[in-house]
Amino acid sequence: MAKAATKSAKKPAAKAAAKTAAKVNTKAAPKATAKAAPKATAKAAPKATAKVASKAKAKPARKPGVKLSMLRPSVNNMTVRVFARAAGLDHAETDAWGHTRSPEFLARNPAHLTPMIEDKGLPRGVLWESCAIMQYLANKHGLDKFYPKAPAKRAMIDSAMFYLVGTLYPYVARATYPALGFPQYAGEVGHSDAHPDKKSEAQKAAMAAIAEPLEVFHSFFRNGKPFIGGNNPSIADIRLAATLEFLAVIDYALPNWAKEYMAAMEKKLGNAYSEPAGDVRAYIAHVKSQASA
Ligand SMILES: N[C@@H](CCC(=O)N[C@@H](CS)C(=O)NCC(=O)O)C(=O)O
Repeated sequence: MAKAATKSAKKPAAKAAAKTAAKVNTKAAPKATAKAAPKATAKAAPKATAKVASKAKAKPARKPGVKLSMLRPSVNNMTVRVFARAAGLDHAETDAWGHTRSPEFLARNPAHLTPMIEDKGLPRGVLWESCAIMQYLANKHGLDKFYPKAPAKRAMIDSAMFYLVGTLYPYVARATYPALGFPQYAGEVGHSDAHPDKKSEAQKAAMAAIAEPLEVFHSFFRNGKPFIGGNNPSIADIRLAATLEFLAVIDYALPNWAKEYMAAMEKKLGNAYSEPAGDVRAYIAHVKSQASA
């Protein structure tokens, strides 16, 4: 299982979500961190302890294989966090909340986006875009179980992920970001000075549009199999299940197959799924409690 270490950022973001995020950073996130950290350490530690018991003090600190900058409430980030754990990759997480637009971060990543990994051998030292990160790490470590090598099978995984990022996710973002307190994309009604009724109309339209691509994942990509990847979750499944987590913030009525699918993903991946999902769920619970207060 994953050997994840987590560093936390302290400064809250200076955007629309700053207030809620800051609260999550101080309330919800530490809870999840507290839960996640001992588990990750507990699994990694015994091996290390057995091997180096007598020389423990002399050994220099282990360098993580991959550094992952992430934001806890984000499902884009949850995707890579789940994958890294499920694949048992040696990685260290840094909470980038409030830092993505700092000069240091922008110098490395002008797109200011997380998840972002730093890994030796990358031409520019860093890589962002959740699907590209999973593809790269799966290629690098030969993780065919998550990302099959056979061109035709791989093409289906790629198609599902591109369809998600290009079609489903924009609807999910328009439907959920207003409730999540996340900034809207430029050019969207939600980003404009339009009357709140217009914004609410646009949000509802996006919500209604989710059903069609969602059904495509079920009928076309899963095609009667438990997962898009067949009997085991692929990187496209991790991307899809994480995305659907956000829909809880608007109490979206998921079809039964989707509920069963998400439960099957969590059962199959265990803590690798539950820990990062816990951060997203804690944020959603926080946002909902604020809305009803
Ligand atoms: N398509 C990208 C989306 C990444 C993205 O939107 N990241 C957001 C968090 S959900 C972010 O890091 N925003 C920080 C910022 O723009 O400063 C992916 O799948 O990784």
